[in-house]
Amino acid sequence: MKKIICSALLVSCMVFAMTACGSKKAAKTGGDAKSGNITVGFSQVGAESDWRTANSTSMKETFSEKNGYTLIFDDAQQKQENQIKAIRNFIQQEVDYIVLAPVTETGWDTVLKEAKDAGIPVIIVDRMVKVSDDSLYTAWVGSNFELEGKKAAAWLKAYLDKTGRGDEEINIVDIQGTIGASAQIGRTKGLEDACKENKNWNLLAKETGEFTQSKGQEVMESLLKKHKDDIDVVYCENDNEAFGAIDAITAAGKTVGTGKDDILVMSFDSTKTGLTDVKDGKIILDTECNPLHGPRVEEIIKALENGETPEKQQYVDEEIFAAVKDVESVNADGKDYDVTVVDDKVIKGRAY
Ligand code: GYE
Repeated sequence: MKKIICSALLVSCMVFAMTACGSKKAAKTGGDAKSGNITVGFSQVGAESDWRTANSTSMKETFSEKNGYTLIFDDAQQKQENQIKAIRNFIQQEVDYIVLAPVTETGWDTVLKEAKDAGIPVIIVDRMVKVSDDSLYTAWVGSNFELEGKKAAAWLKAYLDKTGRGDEEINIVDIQGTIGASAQIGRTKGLEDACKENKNWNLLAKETGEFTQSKGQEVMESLLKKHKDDIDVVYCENDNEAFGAIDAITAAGKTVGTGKDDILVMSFDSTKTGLTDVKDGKIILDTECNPLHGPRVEEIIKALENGETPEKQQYVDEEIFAAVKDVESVNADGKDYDVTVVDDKVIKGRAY
């Protein structure tokens, strides 16, 4: 009898141990219990730029069925309300992980609290969120946007000094990104701080181009009308805005480049098309912003799956690309960064 009780106990212990050790997927009612895949709900900002397309591709390639994932991809068309809706859907579907590329920094507390209460880890990618309680998200990976802005401004200063224009009055217009997005906040700040330091730099205007080519063009058209021949530099907060601005400049009968009467076009992202414009001398400086976050987010998920604690915030290393070789390196935040002059090899090596 004793033996029977003992073995019955042993069996139930084993069953208990198996259930306890068994993956949470087996016990899950939602997610992708059938396939055993890890389900990831990704709320993407939209498809406003080449950078964004490359970012979506990176996520889709990484979180593929073949890699053991079921990805639920939601394009929010640049609207926060759509992102909030998507996150609520992901919670309802009991996904294993929520990945959020937030359109703006604020306004996330309530929905992220809902995800936390549901026990779903949230990974923030690309832009940041500003929340009252940091435990509302598990980890963030993206760029240091203010540093990008500082590098760009440091390059402009060095370039103007090098070409004998260091004391000239320099009129700058800023075509900003989506207002309230980390990429806009950081890049605008980098320029504004430099304008405060360099008394001969005049920030004539700052206006949002919403990170799109069409809005970039529209804003540049109106700025050219308003400021006539006064603009020396247009600081575009991404490549697509720069493409639009260049179209507006040429349509107005003006030229871009490094000549005396040319407008200097600066940009961010360093997409393949952006770098091609750098090589052709249309964009003078393109500060890199790396969109290939899929593998980085996967690393975070793998760490969590292994019961490890990933780093809370991870910054990506980024380069600086120029059309001219006048400035070899720039210093920002006490660190030197090399400047790469774009040639065919650089363009060929660019995957997006
Ligand atoms: O620079 C821009 C995109 O948040 C870093 O968003 C991203 C920015 C990127 O639309 O092209």
